[in-house]
Amino acid sequence: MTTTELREAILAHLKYALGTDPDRASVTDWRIALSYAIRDRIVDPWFASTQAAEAAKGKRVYYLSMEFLIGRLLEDAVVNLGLMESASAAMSSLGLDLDTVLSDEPDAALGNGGLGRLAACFLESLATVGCPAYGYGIRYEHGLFRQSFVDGRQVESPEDWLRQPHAWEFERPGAAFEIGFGGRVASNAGRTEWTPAESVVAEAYDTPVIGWKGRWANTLRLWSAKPTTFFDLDRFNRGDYYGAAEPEALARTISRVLYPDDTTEEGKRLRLKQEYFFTAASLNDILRRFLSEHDDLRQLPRKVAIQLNDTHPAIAGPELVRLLHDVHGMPLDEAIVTARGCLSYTNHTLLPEALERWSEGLMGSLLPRHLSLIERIDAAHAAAHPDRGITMRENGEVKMGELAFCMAHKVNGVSALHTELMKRTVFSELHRLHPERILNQTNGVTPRRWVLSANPRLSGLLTDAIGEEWVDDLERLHEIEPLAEDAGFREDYAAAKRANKEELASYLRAERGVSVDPEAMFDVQIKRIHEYKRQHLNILEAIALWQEIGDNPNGDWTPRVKIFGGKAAPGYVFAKEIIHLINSVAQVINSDPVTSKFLKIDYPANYNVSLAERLIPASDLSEQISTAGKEASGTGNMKFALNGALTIGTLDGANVEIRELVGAENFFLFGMDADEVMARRAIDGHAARAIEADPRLARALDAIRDGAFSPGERGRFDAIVSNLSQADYFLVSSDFTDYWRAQREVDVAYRDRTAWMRMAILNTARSGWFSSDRTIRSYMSQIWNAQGLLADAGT
Ligand code: DL6
Repeated sequence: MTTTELREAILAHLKYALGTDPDRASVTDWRIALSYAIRDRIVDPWFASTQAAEAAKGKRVYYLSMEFLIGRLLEDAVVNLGLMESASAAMSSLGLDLDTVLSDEPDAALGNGGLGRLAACFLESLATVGCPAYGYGIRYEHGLFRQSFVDGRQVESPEDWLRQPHAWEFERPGAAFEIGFGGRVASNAGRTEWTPAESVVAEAYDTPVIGWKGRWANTLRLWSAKPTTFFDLDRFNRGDYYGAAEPEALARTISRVLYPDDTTEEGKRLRLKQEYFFTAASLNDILRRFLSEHDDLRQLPRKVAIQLNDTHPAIAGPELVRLLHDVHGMPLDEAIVTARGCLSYTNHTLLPEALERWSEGLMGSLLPRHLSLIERIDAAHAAAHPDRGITMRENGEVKMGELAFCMAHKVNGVSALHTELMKRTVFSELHRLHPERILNQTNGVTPRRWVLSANPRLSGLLTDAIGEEWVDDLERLHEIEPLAEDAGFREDYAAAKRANKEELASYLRAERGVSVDPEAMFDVQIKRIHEYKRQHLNILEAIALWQEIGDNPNGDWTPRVKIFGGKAAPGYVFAKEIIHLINSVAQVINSDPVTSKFLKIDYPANYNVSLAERLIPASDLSEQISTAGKEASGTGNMKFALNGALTIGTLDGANVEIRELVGAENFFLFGMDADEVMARRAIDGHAARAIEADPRLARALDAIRDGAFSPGERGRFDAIVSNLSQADYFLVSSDFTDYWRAQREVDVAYRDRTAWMRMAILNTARSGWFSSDRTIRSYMSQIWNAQGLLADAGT
């Protein structure tokens, strides 16, 4: 598409779709007009891909996920269509700067963390390798909350990302299913019939997902909950206006927010409703598509691969059995085997509190037929494995992890270590019975978004050095390895990093009024706030460092800027305390005239994909410091390594594989490994001993306790101090001393810029294996048995 054609298309959309003219148009109008013009370019390849998939009558992949953290879509589409230059020229011919227009797009707030961002990377890679696939999820009106800080404390408010028209989606009123809840189950002429007491309509909204070079496009189909009847006219006419609107308000509640607080019974009910709502709508849609092409439902596993992204869609097992058995008359045993042939399950966490359980009371009242099917499935499994007995129900609860495991033909972990721990811990019994079922699929990230678009300076350098092929064959980055010894390349690489840091520094100055020196090391920890991720270990180290700099302000310190980003779950009180502590420490340290030239801390609020795209290319040091055995994989760790940030980290999740690939000498390792963690935790008083043995740690904790960061409110952070001095389940105190040691090695290493750049280049060169294209190809061959339909990009 030429610049002129694109310009004309933008102007036409501005006029005919938005009803405005260039003199009056706002940046948002221009952005939407550009989005429509770009979207038009996607529709043809999208149709062509759909038709090719229909003609092939092959297997389709269905990725069911509660979250798709897709972020902004315009830049992705422009990049994948190869229209960056035309778009930039067209916008400037209209008097606009493309970056300003791209940054106007709100992030689609349809996810929370790693699992959701992984789903987004997978969608893009599925399209890039030409695998016919659909993502299925919920079109949350408000998604995850918006985070702000008031006096350093997290405050949540509703995200309103749909306030402006969402330019990428197509509403499909014709693709809608009625989804029932509650009611009765009865037998009728040998068939079991479920008559729900209430129902809502799931209506589809489709977003095309275009792969690299625009060669293939798949669909992200998100369900929105609508009432079966819009409003009750009788009640309205009686003057009961609230009552009349009630059915609509209640139905819409289902697709309003991601992860509603589930500490109350009502909250739990809503969560389970959400899970069933999108799973049932998706399965109905999948069966409808299958039956439009084939007659024999026994062939389903040959044509349909359904991936359950964590346990949220685990109700898919009994729902698919219900559809096959109750609705289509397949014998129950055969229905179970057929459903299992289609389903596979990814586990993303070993944390017991995150492995879902639903009370049988709740399940029985919302999904009575499913509960009875779960009992049947459980009984059949117990009969086949008498030494194991009942596995899916315990203490009046249904264990969704066990259900997902038993109803899947493959179960995967997301890094080598995590998969081993799954076998040894949470699923050890089921693994013994089904030793062939668990396999590993180490996560990956899409290079298009996380290198090509996020870091154009580095991308340009890579393309100049080795050609553009690295973009869809990321392992080609190995070819730059020899250039780590090339002084000219190192200088260019350093200049790209420096320019990214300057850009971030200007952003922080403009948006936050924080001034940081791009010469300093940018040390970044961005992820959800959780005790196991140990942001409090990082801030403790900052306190100890500040104290030592204060003792010796004329010392030869390596200047650092520590940057945090991340949200805490609204009901997670301790995580919110950690946020408050970080902000309070930042306030004190940043205003210390003696130390602030060596140490600064910043915590921009409302961390999201777009902020990650700014921070990662500008980072020198990547903090991956979770308690070993707790982080399933991490994907941020991969993005940082690809963008040339060195990792300080534990042997946890995919850190283990990163270190193996980039080389131990290019990674700052510290802390206990997973086995040592378990052993140390069993020692009485481990935290007190660690504090006693390390005066630096004791002094940092004393400062918190004595109110150094809560003037006038001594004891403000006692919950944190006493946790770290007593139970300290996540071994923050016990790992502190070694973390401090590793950080001082980082300081020394950073001062030798030549050596540092060599290490950074080797991180980029050796991280190509972490492309989500590799991960997707591996799922295709090892789990889904699916073929790519692009001649040169298949499995
Ligand atoms: O697999 C994607 C991502 C992993 O990289 C993270 O290590 C893991 O914490 C995350 N898990 C989740 C699910 N829940 N919890 N807690 O987001 O998955």
